[in-house]
Amino acid sequence: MKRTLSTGLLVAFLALSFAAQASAEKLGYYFDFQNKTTAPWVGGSYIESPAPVPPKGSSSVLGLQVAKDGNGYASLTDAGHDAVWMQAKFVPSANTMAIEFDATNVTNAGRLAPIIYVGADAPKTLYDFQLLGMPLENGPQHLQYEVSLKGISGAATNQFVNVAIGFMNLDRLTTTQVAGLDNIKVTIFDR
Ligand SMILES: [Ca+2]
Repeated sequence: MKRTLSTGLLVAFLALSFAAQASAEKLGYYFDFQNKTTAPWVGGSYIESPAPVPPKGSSSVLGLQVAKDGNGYASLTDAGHDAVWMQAKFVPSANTMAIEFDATNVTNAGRLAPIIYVGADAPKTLYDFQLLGMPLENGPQHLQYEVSLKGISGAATNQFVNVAIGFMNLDRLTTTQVAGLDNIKVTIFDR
């Protein structure tokens, strides 16, 4: 009788731990840019007024490139913007978000510094962002960022949370600077 009871308790405990695991299940999104698209990410940019020189080229700052070794990655081109970025929307299905990505200097991007934004609305200016990494002249970087979604208005009503990753043009250079972003991992989980 005693043995039966303890076995029953063990089964109940196992069921409980499985339930706890299920509720804490992570929801992950991974973007390696090997499938010839930057979707669902779209480009964004900001110019402080007055700009020293109007940015050259098109307003499309986001592109897709393939390196000689076949690696696809997202590229951001800054030719006089104060900030360029890529943004996407995610459903805030849990209370915490973690973001990881790789950032590299592709062409003349040594004075671009990685920035990040997570918020209910899409970012509008450079000042919505926070600086996350070193200028790219310091070499390739793997960057990580974690944020609670509890304090983000809009997240509670289960709208979308906007994530934006990009670069600040530290010296307001108007030369064409190209930076690469790859292996973006967005994980949403309960803490
Ligand atoms: Ca890739």
